[in-house]
Amino acid sequence: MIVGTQVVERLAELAKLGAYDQGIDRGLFTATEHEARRRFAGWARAAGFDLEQDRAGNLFARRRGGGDGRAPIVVGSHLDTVRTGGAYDGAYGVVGAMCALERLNAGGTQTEHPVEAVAWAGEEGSRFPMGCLGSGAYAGLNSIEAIEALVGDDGVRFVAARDGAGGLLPDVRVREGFPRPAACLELHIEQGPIMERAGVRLGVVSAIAGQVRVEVEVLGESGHAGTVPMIARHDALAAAAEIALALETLARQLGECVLTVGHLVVEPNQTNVIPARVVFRVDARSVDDERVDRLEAGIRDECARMEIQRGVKCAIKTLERRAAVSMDGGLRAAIQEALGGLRAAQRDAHGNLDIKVMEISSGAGHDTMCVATIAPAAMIFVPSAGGRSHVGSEYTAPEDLELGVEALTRSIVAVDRLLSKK
Ligand code: HGY
Ligand code: MN
Ligand code: MN
Repeated sequence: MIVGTQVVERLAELAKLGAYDQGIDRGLFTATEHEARRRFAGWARAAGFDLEQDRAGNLFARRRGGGDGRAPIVVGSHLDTVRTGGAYDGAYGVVGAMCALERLNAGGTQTEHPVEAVAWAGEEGSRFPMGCLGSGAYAGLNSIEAIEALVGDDGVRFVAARDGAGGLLPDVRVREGFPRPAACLELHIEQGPIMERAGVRLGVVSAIAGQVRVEVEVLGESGHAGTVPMIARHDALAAAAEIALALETLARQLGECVLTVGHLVVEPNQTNVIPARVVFRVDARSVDDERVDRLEAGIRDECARMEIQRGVKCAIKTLERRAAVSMDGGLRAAIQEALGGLRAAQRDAHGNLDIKVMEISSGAGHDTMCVATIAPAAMIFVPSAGGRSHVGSEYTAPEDLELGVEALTRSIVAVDRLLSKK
C-alpha cells in the first residue's frame, strides 16, 4: 500500500467512531474513543512497536532507538473530540505520528532516541472538566490524584471510566509514573484561516496561547414567572447573562485575547419558573498571560457586581489554568531545516511546486503546551479549510494531510540528530 493513503484512510476510519448529524462526539473513555484506542494499538502491533499506557489514560506506541537508555521523543495528539467535533482535530496528529514512525520503518531509518507515537488522554475536556488531562498529568502539572478525583459531566467518576470497559486497553501494560521525554512534537490542523488565506501549506508554531477555564455557579431565587414582580426578582439567568456580556465587552476592550461562554446549564429550566440556579463556564485565552489573568480577575469583579445589584450568590471555581508557552527555538530551527529539504525534494519531484512555510502562533490549546513545560517542544500545522474547526465540517485536503506527515517524519529525524549531538 502506498504510504500516503494510510493517513486519509485511517482518519476516515476513525471519523466513523462517534459520528452523528452534528459531527463527531468521541469523549474520553467512551465506547467510541476506546475503539479508536484499539485501532491505534492494532496499527502499532502491526508495525512492531511496543505498547504501553499510563494511569492518566495516555497511550504510547514505542519505536526503539539505537541509543540505549535514551529518553524518548514523544510525538502525538489526542483521540477525543469536542461534542460537535471534526475528523482532524487531534486524530490527525495521532494518525500522523503512527504513519511517520511507519515511514521510518519503511525507510530503514534508525534514530538514536526511541520515538513514541502518543494518544494523549482527554485533551478536549469534553467529558471530564479539565482539558489536557493526560498530558497535564504526564507533565506533572496536575497530580494523578486530582485527575482520578474528576467527575464527568455525565456523573461518571474518572476512575470508574478509566478502569471500566471503555477505559484502558485490557491487553496493554500500564506503566508506573510519567517518565520525562527528550522532546515533544505534535502535528495538528491550524484550526484557523491564516495559512489558507496566505497560501501556506506548512506552519511551524512559535507559541501556544495561555488559557483559563472557570466555572461560575449563580444562585438566585426561583418563583412563579407570572406573579413575582420584576423589582422583587433574583433571576439567576439574567445575572449570568449580564456577567457573560460584561466579560465579552471586557475582552473586546482589552484586545489581543478571546473569551467564550460556551457551556451554560439553567435550573429548573422551565418556561414559567424564574431560574434559580445557573452554572456556566468561561474560556479565556491570550498569548499574553497577563491578559488571561486580567480576564480571570474580571470574572470575579463582575460576579461581585451582580451579587450586589441582583441579590444573587456566585461561586467561582478555576477548572484549569495553562500558561502560554513558546516553542523551543532549537527544535524550530531543526524543523525549518528539515522542511527546506522537503521543499527541495517536492520541487525536484513536481517541477515548480513551491511549498510555502510560515511561523504561526496557536490560539488553540494543545497537549504540547503541557509537555513543553518539561521538555523542548514544537508543533507543525497544516491548513484548515475555511479556518473551520470544532465543527463537523472541519476539513483538510488529502495532499496537505500527506505533506504534513512527510514534514513530521523528516522533523523527527532532524530533532533526533539535534538532540544526539548534546
Ligand atoms: O480548546 C482548544 O483549544 C483545544 O481544542 N482543546
Ligand atoms: Mn480541539
Ligand atoms: Mn486539538
